[in-house]
Amino acid sequence: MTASIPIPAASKRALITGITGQDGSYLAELLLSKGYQVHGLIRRASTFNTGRIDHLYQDPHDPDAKLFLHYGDLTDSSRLVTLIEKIHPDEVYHLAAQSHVRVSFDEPEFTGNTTGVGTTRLLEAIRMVGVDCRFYQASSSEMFGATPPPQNEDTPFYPRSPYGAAKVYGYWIARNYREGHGLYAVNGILFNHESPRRGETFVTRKIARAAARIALGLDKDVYLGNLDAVRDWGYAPEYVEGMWRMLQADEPTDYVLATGTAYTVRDFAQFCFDHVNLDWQQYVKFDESYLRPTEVDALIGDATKAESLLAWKPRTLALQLSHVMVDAELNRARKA
Ligand code: NAP
Ligand code: F7E
Repeated sequence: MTASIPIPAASKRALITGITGQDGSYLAELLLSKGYQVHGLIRRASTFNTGRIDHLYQDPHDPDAKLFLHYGDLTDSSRLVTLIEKIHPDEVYHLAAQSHVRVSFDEPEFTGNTTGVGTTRLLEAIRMVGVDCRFYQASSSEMFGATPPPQNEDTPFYPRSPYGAAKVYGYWIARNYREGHGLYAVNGILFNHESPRRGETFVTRKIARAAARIALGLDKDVYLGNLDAVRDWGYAPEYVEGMWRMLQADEPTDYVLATGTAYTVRDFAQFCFDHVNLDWQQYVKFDESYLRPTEVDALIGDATKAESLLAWKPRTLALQLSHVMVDAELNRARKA
């Protein structure tokens, strides 16, 4: 932690909330490679939660250090004010959230408090301190929910979970600070994006891990819920590049990032098990506890606006992604 260490001057300073998560870790890598001084908000936990960014660690006493971590939480407004005052960021990437849709049905109030109102706390900290920065809000395709695909920036929202509802609130509060307070705030409406750093309870990682471990004789089967859900799966490192581009544009606006391709959970399972020469149908079992009270049946994004205004284009599609993820799991399991 860097609480008492003065922050050196730098060409550009970024604050990433959610730096310990999948996207935060890739974004930190990207911004460090571009010469930014990167500040990350991390939660105090009884066990270490920095596994995804340990390879980036730098001694904060080193005069050349570029990465600084600060304890804080989205539920603690005074801490957010103190940190914005101390860091004076040029760019804020707000990625922290309770991001699991199924869990949001179990913890709707907590999800609203962090994923929704947490965004207001951070925006209010920026406004109160009066820092002139650019703000990225991690909006989600889950906001479209029941509205049928293809979905773009003009598609009406119809959230189907407490998580989706909290993200709709976050979307509108970010727009409100843009329109009401003149803040450069953008919503990146990102469709599902995955990687070997995805949390283990999201479906792609769960399947990739199971396929690898079953192939190595370490597990026997895997239990899943709805195999019919259609998702537009992209590759996380490419999506964080899109986030950065959004904050470099002349004017703030909202963008969808997606591949425009659609696969079912069943397809993804087949891709993963095929890659290790196994028949998925022999190993995938059903467990109704993974069903959700309301499901989002189909998300397929149209990223034409990002392609034309930001020159952003996805390169990795679901089949290749499944191979990257299964290979990473094989390596992990062999090392362990
Ligand atoms: P993730 O891996 O679940 O990471 C979430 C991050 O938020 C973690 O660093 C977590 O810290 C932090 N966090 C959670 N509650 C917090 C709190 N109360 N105070 C401070 N930090 C807190 O999520 P991700 O996949 O990287 O996604 C990044 C953002 O994009 C999220 O807002 C997510 O909702 C949104 N999004 C994701 C996708 C996707 O497909 N990945 C698509 C659209 C939008 P700990 O490590 O301590 O838990
Ligand atoms: O589920 C089905 C499940 O949890 C995908 C988050 O990053 O993307 C993510 O939300 C689908 C759903 O992701 C299991 O019912 C079947 O239809 O991997 P997931 P998600 O709910 O799409 C959006 C864009 C975000 O913003 C979120 O933060 O897979 N499914 N069986 C299962 N899902 C899980 N988790 N586990 C299962 O066993």
